[in-house]
Amino acid sequence: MKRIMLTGALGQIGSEITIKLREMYGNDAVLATDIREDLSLAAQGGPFRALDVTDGQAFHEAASAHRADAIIHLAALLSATAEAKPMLAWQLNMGGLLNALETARELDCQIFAPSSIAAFGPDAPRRGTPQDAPLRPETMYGISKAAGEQLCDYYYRKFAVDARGLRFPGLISHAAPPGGGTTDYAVEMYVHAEGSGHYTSYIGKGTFLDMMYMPDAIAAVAQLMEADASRLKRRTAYNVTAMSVDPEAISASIRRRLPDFTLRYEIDPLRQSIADGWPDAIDSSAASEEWDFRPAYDLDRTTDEMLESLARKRLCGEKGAILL
Ligand code: AKB
Repeated sequence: MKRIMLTGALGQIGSEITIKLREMYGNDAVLATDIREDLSLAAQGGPFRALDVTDGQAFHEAASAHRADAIIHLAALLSATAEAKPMLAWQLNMGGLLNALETARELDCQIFAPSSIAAFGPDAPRRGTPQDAPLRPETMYGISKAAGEQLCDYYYRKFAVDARGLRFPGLISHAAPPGGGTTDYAVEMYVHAEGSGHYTSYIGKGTFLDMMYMPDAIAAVAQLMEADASRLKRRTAYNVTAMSVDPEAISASIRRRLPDFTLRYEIDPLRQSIADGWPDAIDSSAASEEWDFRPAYDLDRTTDEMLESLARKRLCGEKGAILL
């Protein structure tokens, strides 16, 4: 990767990875695009362009004008929003990915397309979910991710497009809020713990899901994109995870630092049913073996950094503090 174009650059992953990639490759080398236009950090630190990823011609023009050799395609609807708006989710998640892959084929770019633990369905083994477990998701988001993985494989086989990807777990971060996901409760819990000291979880006690702290997610993307292709037995959809937690586990980790923190439950049936169809804990050994994936943050280290960063931002009134 030398000249990179990102879509969804103002989202939860996009806002942090844009900054990191600009540190690594130079500000001008990283074009941030998003359907929204605002003056957040990702938009300010280097080139920014408004882009609707469902417009194939605009997609191609943006990548071509930037002379991109890599596309990081993050624009998508997440699970809960996708379940509420399934037609829009299919159009955006699949239409956007197809435009990204076509642009990569036409301009000979490498491409990163994220999948998710949502690609698995209830029939996959719940714990230690293998890399090659069956993909029979029951949500529109999961279906778009499972189909997207296959579309990426197709572009590699048919057109030799260097398409790579990860199955992300829930991502925990403090720079930009997640939106419309099922795992968002974890970020919300930290924000509320640090703010009011109370949180009401829409996901129930005992619902275990994989999670990862954002710096590990960003490092994994950069590492996979730079990995020696001859070591990769598969390119897309590597399982990656750093921890498997339920709301009680996060709450216990928070209480080490904020002993008065209280957690109660008010279950959201939609998001609970989505979570119930996902694995509890996936197996990321293929990623470790093929490109040395090693997350650095466990739950307590994540908690420590989240609470410290959120407190600092609140005390300094720093721009970019998450308000949920
Ligand atoms: C979501 O909850 O929808 C996402 C995901 C696990 O892909 N965070």
